[in-house]
Amino acid sequence: MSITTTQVAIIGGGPSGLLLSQLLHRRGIETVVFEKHTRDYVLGRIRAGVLEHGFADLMREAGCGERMDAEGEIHEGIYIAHQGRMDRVDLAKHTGGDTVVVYGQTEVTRDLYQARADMGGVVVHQAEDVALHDLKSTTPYLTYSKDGTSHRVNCDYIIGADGFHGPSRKAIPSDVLREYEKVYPFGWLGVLSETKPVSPELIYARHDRGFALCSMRSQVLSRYYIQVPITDNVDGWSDDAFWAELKSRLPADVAAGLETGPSIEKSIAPLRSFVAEPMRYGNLFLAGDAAHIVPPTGAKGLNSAASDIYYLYHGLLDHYLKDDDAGLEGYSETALARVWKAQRFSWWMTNLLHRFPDSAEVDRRFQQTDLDYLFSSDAALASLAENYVGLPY
Ligand code: FAS
Ligand code: PHB
Repeated sequence: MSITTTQVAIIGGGPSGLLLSQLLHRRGIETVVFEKHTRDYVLGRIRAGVLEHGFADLMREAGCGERMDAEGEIHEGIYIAHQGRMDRVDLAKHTGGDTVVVYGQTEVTRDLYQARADMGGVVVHQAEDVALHDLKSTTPYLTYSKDGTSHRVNCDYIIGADGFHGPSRKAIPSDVLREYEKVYPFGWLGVLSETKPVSPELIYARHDRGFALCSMRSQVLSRYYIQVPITDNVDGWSDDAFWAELKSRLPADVAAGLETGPSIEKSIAPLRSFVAEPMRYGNLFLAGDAAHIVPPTGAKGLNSAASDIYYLYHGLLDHYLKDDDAGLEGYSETALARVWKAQRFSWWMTNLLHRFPDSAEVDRRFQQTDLDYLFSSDAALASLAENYVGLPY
């Protein structure tokens, strides 16, 4: 067995792990990232598309903002389509100028991998059987295997940035870990197509047939979603069926302008709200999807991961550069306070815009009244806007 040492061992080469590694490396703190899959496999996953302004600033601080600023789009508003019409939420107006950046998670991850390579950052791909050890001691370590060889990595801290299915959360004893979960009775069927986006800004559509979302990755790459029963299989949805259903859920004038084309990616994602507490156990810190999952209706999944990384980055900086552990000691409480607000907003947006299979007519009237009230009240619009652009870190 080979034995190596680093300061911060990070499990997971997704956006959470890569961003933390990049930020710490730039301040002289040593990390190693352990990723189960190849770089291309990670980059092949199509996920988030909207970055809160706080996340965009963190990418710039990590030295990874150049392509995002050149190719990403600043969006000052979103539309909500309902009752055959479109109402706009002016994000900038209601937040004193805050906006979001439309730039795909795939590109964020690509930029982070490139930055790691440029700095000589160590990312171990195809790391198998990663296991965590001695988390309550001052000398935690992880083990893994690669190409048939076993390895041990001694470290000060282990960061569990290994997503919902990774080993980190499961390393916390069941009598310590508390899990909160809500599974929604529907999923999102997503399509990526090399077509011009139907709208310059995102459209969240509430319709009796179900929710729909019109998003984008660029002016030549569109991302669309429709709510489907959780029992649906993506093989049961032809491209033509998808486009017809999407059009049926949009206002007629919007549907008339929809450019369709072959799907270059098509998949169904289940929707759940999930939070694991605490986000620290001894010298293990959880971050991102390893600790929490949201329904993507509020575009908070990737953005909640970013705020975890912000808190961890500053807590580790203070530990190593100032011998001050207050940030690390308070990490779980501080991160969870913001995570739960993102959970609430995502749950609220999901309940506002989706058709629930067991809903009664009165429930649908409450939903519509919620929307009517929203667009009649600057206070209500400001509340949606400040959550959508991202609450302060
Ligand atoms: P990730 O899951 O991205 O990364 C974890 C990494 O850990 C992965 O690369 C994985 O291979 C690795 N790993 C797992 N087990 C390991 C092990 N045993 N050893 C080593 N490595 C291991 N968010 C939005 O905001 N908007 C969206 O539209 C949206 N759509 C989504 C669609 C899908 C299908 C999914 C699953 C998520 C979606 N999300 C969306 C949320 C998503 O963007 C996450 O919030 C984001 O990927 C979180 O990043 P990480 O915390 O890095 O987790
Ligand atoms: C996306 O572009 O994939 C996207 C945008 C906003 C959301 C969810 C997904 O709320």
